[in-house]
Amino acid sequence: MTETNPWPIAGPDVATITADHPQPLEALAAGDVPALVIRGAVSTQTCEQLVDRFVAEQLLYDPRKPIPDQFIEDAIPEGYYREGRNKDATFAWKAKTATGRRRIDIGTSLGYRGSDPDDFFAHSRETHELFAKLFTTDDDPIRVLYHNLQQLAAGKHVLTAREPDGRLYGPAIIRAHYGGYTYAPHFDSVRLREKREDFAVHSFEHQFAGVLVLQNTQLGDQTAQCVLHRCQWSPEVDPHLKEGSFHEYAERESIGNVQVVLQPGDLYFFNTRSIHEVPGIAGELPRIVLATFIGYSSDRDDIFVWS
Ligand SMILES: O=C(O)CCC(=O)C(=O)O
Ligand SMILES: [Fe+2]
Repeated sequence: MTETNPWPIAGPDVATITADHPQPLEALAAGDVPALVIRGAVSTQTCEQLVDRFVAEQLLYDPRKPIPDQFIEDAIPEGYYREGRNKDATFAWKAKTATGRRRIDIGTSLGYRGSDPDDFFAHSRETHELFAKLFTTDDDPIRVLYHNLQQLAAGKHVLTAREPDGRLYGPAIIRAHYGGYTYAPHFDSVRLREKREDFAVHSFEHQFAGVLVLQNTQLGDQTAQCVLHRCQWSPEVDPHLKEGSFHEYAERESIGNVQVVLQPGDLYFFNTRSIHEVPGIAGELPRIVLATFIGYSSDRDDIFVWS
């Protein structure tokens, strides 16, 4: 007898996902599915062209060449985030200088800049201008992500997050992870983790991530892939995340997980309250993704996307 998977990933395209789950985002919110995966949302050729452009525009560096100092200074440490208006990092797994594991962002991160709202919205404005120049209508991966999300939205409306006075959040962010940069088991929530009460995105009941892989890192036959644990964040789980003992806890509690294996061009959506991780692989090239967060409430017609 074959065992049926108790927590199957939905995919590989919008038509199949919506046939299996008429309200796919409700299924994510409820934790019924670990992820919605859309294969080949962008062609591998476009992915390569985009990565080449980021390097040519000096927005990312090519690790096979000498690294300009600016990138070393601008790198974001592993595990970095800030709470509320706190200017200091609340939690970072590794000090900035300790490893060659670097993350370089192109775009505006609420997690990184949100403790100074004026700076955050000014930076977001610059990001909108940069992206308008960086992408053409035909190769804009942000349009692809929003378009797919809209098709999964069962009649709700997908739009870039905004404050009531019209100030826009960053629409998405490009993140390059060098040297085996690792996301240890964690969750993301502007409500439950970062406590950003003074931002409009705080009012959504659920938070998802939408991530499009543009380039993976490879070492031998290994690539870096996200693991989603069948466990939603709770105060009980929290000490295990902070102490780095989540894997032992999951083993003890028989918490299952799935690895979401993606190729460049694949897009996935998941509920960021599920504990998740991306173990780093120190391949020659960085893993590069286009990443978003998504605010969703069952009783609201609008779906906010930000970075
Ligand atoms: O890079 C990924 O696939 C996911 C990273 C992550 O944990 C997040 O965006 O919240
Ligand atoms: Fe995350």
